[in-house]
Amino acid sequence: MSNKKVTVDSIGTGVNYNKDICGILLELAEYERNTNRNIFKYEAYKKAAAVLASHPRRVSSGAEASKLKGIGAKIAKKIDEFYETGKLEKLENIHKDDRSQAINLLAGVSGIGPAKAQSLVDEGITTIEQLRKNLDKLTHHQQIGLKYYEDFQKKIPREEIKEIETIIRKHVSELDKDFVITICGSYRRGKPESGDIDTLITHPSYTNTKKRKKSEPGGLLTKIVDVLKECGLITDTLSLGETKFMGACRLNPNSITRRLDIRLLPQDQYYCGVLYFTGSDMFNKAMRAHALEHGHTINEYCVRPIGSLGTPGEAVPIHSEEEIFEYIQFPYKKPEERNY
Ligand code: 8DG
Ligand code: CA
Ligand code: CA
Repeated sequence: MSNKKVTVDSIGTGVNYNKDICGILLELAEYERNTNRNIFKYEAYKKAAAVLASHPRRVSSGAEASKLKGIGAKIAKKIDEFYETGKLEKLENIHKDDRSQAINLLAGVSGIGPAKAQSLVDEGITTIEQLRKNLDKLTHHQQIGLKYYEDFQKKIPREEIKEIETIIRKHVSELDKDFVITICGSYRRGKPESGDIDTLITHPSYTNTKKRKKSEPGGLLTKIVDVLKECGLITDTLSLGETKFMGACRLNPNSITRRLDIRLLPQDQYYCGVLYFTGSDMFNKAMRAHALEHGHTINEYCVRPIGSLGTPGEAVPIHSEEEIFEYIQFPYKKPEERNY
């Protein structure tokens, strides 16, 4: 394996020269996760897709691709097959496989993971219609996911998220003017439409060190969710913990129901969270790989230097997203430049 690495120049150009190959690899990743439940292969395909997505030019062959970190002989062979025949037999077969298609369909319901999808298919439930006749087999989250299945499949126009953002800001700041709110995900990356609404919230009184105990009632997030229910925005709760709400919302009674996630983050971890949840997933992977090459490990909570023995040290204090880029010597990319 070559040690040729993705360089800074290749990251954040915003152009994916290998989009079609990435699409194939991501579909294979989904197959490995949903049908084979092989998380290693799932991760391997995703990593390969991320590497190709951030490559500064189109790879001309499997051999050329295999020089990149994370692309082995098997993926190289698939790239060659795709270039030579315009398709991939393995994928064609997956498309023809009813079981695999049914698992993918059911795994598309919010709350249904690959294992649940498989057990439903094994019981003979292969369509959304059949699933609706078997509500007793589903958890509360899965039932709500099913109830709004069609709505949740629909993309949310940017303008609608803006309106929802305004409502969230108004009610949350009325609760306490010091709350800081950022809608992340594809919306923050400037996309014209998004799959869901990823809301991150912090408050100066909430830091990791002063973290409230899990058992403490009347948590901040519950208060936030309550005011957003009272004003009619939040219609359903899929799950609610101390720091993470997953649910449904709509602008008015006639609107489409949308997926809304709210995460409450300690202030000292806020910017790592904002970076992580802004994505894209592939950008995050490229950035993490770059960080490792520069002696740091980054995740959704913190940035840590890697010591001489290879173990991460103490988290470094972070006060902005820009600081994270500085630490790992990665030229700052605006959210709109993180779309791959
Ligand atoms: P979308 O909702 O419009 O489809 O796109 P998105 O906003 O980019 O995706 P998302 O699924 O809502 O996830 C939000 C961010 O979370 C994503 O941009 C990057 C981060 N993230 C990762 N890895 C993963 C992962 O494996 N699953 C999910 N859901 N999010 C991840 O970096
Ligand atoms: Ca999203
Ligand atoms: Ca999301």
